[in-house]
Amino acid sequence: MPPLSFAHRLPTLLLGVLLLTAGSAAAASLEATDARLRLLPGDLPGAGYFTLNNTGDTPVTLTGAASEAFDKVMLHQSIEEDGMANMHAVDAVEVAPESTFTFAPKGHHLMLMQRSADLSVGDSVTVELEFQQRDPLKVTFDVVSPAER
Ligand SMILES: [Cu+2]
Repeated sequence: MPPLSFAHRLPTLLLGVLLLTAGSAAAASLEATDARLRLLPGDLPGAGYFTLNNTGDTPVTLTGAASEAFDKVMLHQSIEEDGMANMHAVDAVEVAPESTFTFAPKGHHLMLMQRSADLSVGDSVTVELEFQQRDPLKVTFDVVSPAER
């Protein structure tokens, strides 16, 4: 009896649709803009900059990043110590509800190390930003020259 079996499956189908809708609504509350990767020559690490916009009503915590073009990606923060520019690793960055956080030169950045793919200025690279509260966010970074901000 096909009609009856379809009726049985209907609640499951509806639930699936509802879950999909909730998932995409959550994804839309977080976006990364102005994403660029400053490429240095040779084996030197690249630096990734972007702005995270959290338009949701709960905080999101960035806990890491990964890219197929680099074996290792870390969260870093540049600091000045005794007049010397230095940097250190950061475990996590929290973005409060309805606010933005900017990764920029002389501040927070992604340190992209051990390049595993050929890259040149003008290319784009996909980086997955990883969060404590939600699925990773895939972001396309423009590869730019180190002379660019
Ligand atoms: Cu760094």
